[in-house]
Amino acid sequence: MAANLKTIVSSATQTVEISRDGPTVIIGERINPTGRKVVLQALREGNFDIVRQDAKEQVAAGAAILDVNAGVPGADEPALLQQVMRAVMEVTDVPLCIDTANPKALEAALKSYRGKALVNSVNGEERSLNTVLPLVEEYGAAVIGLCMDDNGIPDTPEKRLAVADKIIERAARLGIDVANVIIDPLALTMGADSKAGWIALRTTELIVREFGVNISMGASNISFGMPDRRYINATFIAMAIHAGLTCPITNPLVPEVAIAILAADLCMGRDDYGMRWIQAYRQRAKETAAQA
Ligand code: THG
Repeated sequence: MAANLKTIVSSATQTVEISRDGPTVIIGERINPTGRKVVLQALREGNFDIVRQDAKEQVAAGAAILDVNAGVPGADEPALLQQVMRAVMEVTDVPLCIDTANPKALEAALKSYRGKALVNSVNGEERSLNTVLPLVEEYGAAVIGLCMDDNGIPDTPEKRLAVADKIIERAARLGIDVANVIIDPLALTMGADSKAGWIALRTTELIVREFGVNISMGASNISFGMPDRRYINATFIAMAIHAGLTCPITNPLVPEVAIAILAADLCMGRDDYGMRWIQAYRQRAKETAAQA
């Protein structure tokens, strides 16, 4: 059983600590044009109002970090990503999770970022390890490592554990502290494979036991194509927190999900005297009263 590790990320003014001893850290997923046509269209038009609004709303709903993705097909991603990051930083001070598959966009983003960013992501492919990890080291960032490699996404928890091992080992070789490596076991959609949820949960358990690292996941992926997604997402996220998930990439504006996270933290003994649960309850009661 490995000791639980602590990952620090920061902005110029705020520090966020991710660990299994503290509350679950929500990474807000919504600033992402993939699968969100309104964001895609707005970014194409150079309109960042929706980005600013998504940033404010997600932080108000409990996001401690914001994922920022500017993957617009055909766009100049290094420039666009920086514009999106600037728009976000105009309205909030939370640390950012830089979500890009483009090494040039990543480097430009890291160069201009003030604080310790979270890089989303590296994976076990040689090309990814060789381009992303040196940037993570150079800029002193933390990184999310996806459990996939040159052979694709493994179909068993044991094989995903082996990819996590490889990413951690390669990071360590470059002098990156294992505490700065967060592993993503990969939540695939259960609409395509009904075992996808179980595989992600079991992989989480194995990786936590072996390495004690923090765990992230695009937790809403799990329910793509299913009706009533919010119930699936809420249940899955609570189960994943028990398994060891510490920093889900999800949408805190979905009340079922935000409430499930608070309840899971309470059940895990990470909410002293239930203060956060009670405070959130009072906030909801106030909002309901205001609407009446
Ligand atoms: N792992 C890591 N990073 C990731 C993912 C992951 N980044 C991207 C993605 N997966 C996580 N982000 C999202 C963003 C949005 C949605 C799901 C995951 C989503 N969007 C709604 C939909 O498609 O139906 C649209 C919501 C709307 O339009 O309001 O579900 O796995 N490391």
